[in-house]
Amino acid sequence: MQRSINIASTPSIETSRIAQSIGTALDRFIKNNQNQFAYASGELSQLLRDIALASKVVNREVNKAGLIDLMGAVGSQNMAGDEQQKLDVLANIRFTRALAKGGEVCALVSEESESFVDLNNEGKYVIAIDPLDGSSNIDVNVSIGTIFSIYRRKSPVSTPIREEDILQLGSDQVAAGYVLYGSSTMLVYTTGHGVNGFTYEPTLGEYFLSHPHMQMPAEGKIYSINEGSYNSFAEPVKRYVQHCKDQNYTARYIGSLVADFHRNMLKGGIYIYPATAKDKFGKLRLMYECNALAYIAEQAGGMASDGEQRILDIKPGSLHQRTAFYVGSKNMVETAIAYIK
Ligand code: FDP
Repeated sequence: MQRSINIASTPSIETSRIAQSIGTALDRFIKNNQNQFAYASGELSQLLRDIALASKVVNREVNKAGLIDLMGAVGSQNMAGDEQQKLDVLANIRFTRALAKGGEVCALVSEESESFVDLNNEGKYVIAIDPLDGSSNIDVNVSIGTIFSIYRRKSPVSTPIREEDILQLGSDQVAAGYVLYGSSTMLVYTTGHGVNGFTYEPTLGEYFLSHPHMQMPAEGKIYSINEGSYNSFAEPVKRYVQHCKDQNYTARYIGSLVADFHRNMLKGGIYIYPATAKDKFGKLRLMYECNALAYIAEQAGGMASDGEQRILDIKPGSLHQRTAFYVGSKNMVETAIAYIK
């Protein structure tokens, strides 16, 4: 006869790893928090689920990149003028397909496409996405990421998409997030009610809430900037970098925006990509790189600026507009701006 086990009365099992609670799954979390959205009809929730699903597929591909022919360049350049990597293209296909199928997004702006993609549906949302950020790190097994910004379309559904739907202020974002394909895979997002981070559990194929209510420390000791370009920084930027050295800050620069941002978010720090001689307006893209991270930074108590104004207040003039980017711990960004202004 089979005997039943009462877990509550067996402390050794109760406290063992197998009996530990696995936490809140992303799906449940989205559902539980749906009433926080201004227009709680379920579409934004579904859209976040679509992104999560596509990220799992990309995560699978990223993890086997060395095993099958997924590394290296395709032989073409994207809109940013960077050489397209096979995984860049694949990630773009995965996200575009998931969002097109979902039907909640009517238009998509991507690093990989010159103009916006009209998804020909009745979707109420517009998305700007960098499907695979930090692509120069793919071939060397270093962390990479996905960045996304979600907007509500301004023109009525069933009418042609207009410029005002696409070129929206960062402060108009209704949600934003990133996926970090790192030592573990994480999805971090905000819908304007704080920032929450979810870690992917590969054997269960689910994201679980691992970092609730993320807060960026107001002060930090890490500065992240490509100092190889030091000679082409403006004098005030050089002076701020010198200030970081004088303060004995630690320099950490992975060269994957998402990974550098995420580390600074957890530990406290500042990420800077200033204007350089090569990139006179900075290198990073306002619409699908900086806006999302600026929104997340602010929601976590941090700050993001182009050196002169709040990133979220910049009116984009074009899809692939670049900007200088200072993001991270509030006090550090304020100090950097004081040097630069
Ligand atoms: P990448 O060119 O590898 O795609 O957004 C582009 C980006 O990476 C960021 O992820 C990264 O922080 C930055 O560029 C690195 O640029 P540098 O090599 O000029 O430092």
